[in-house]
Amino acid sequence: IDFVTAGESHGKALVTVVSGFPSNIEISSEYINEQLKRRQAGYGRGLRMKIETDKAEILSGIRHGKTLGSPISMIIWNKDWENWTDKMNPEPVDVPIEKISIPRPGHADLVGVTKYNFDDIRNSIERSSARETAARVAACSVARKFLSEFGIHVGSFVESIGGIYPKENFIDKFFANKINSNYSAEKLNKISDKSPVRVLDKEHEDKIIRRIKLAKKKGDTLGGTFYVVITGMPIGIGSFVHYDTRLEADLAHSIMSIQAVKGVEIGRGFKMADEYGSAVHDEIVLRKGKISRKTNNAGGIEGGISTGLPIIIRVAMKPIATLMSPIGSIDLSKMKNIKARRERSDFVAAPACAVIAESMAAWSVAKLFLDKFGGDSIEETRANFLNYTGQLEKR
Ligand code: EPS
Repeated sequence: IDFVTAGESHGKALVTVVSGFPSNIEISSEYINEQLKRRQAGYGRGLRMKIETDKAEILSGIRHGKTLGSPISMIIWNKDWENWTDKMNPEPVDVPIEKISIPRPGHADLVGVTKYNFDDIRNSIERSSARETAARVAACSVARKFLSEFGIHVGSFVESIGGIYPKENFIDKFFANKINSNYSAEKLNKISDKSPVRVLDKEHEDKIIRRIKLAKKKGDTLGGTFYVVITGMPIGIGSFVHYDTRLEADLAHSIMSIQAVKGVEIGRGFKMADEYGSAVHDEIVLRKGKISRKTNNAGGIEGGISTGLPIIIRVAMKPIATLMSPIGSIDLSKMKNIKARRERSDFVAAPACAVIAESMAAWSVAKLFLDKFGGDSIEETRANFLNYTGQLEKR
């Protein structure tokens, strides 16, 4: 499977082309738009999210609510485009357009203009913007829906914003064995989606909102950490035979590719490095005659292959780079020290980033799942899948 996105933040639209999925997957624009809506939410977003109501218009590859096996193309119109028709017109315009010459530290402004030899930072801002992730979420909705047909669900919750962590370490619940088999990540989203900052407890939410309000007042921004959890995984997705078939590697690549993500950790990750091996490896036990584990510190992956336990990914997002009380930069046109430029942006986007990371994680899993089971139609994929799970039952 493959997808490509195109579109500038204040251009006419974002588009995506998704290919390689089997036919007969039931999917509607309503399903895709629900995911787009989740991406737009979150306390601390900027004014842009009040302008946009992201909706994917399906152009091809789906007929009467089912995939055709052909490339699926979608378009998300930017409502804000009408305010940018001159500034972002693909054709030359005869009105003066102000050039941007002061880069924001932390954004792609400086590296972008340098690498692409631009004399206007606008050229770099537009495509590096996380607005592009709307198209990704639309594309990955196909992967998400496909996986749900096999009982695989992807959810997330925010762990911290601006260093405010919860009292209770919620992820311990996922490492605890009792929820390993039946807990669905769908349930997780039912809780986190209700919170404007996608956390799991009200007291924590209040503290975070207070911190965001303070940051806003100061003209500052915040980052955060969040978890992505994938449940219903069969054993055997991904492989150790090649570096690029390892599930962990694919997930890390997918999630690291999201704007402002600076860290990805699988299972106990960094903590495991501090412990004795005996304290962190997941003991293999027999439970009612079935092979099971005592813990899930590995985060559902061993040897680059899914173990069948929930996949647990922790992600760190740096604070948004655009500051209303800017820090130091230079004016490239005058080569003089100056404060960085302001640009309308978000104050916090970790809750939205978690939804994007869910989407990208779904993509990685769907890719390796289809590498294993193949099929031109979902019926064929399902038959292959059931043949495999039947083989596992006989072991
Ligand atoms: C947006 C992500 C952010 C927003 C953007 C919409 O982009 P960036 O990564 O460039 O900060 O701030 O909104 C605008 C560009 C705007 O004009 O307000 C998104 O996720 O849709």
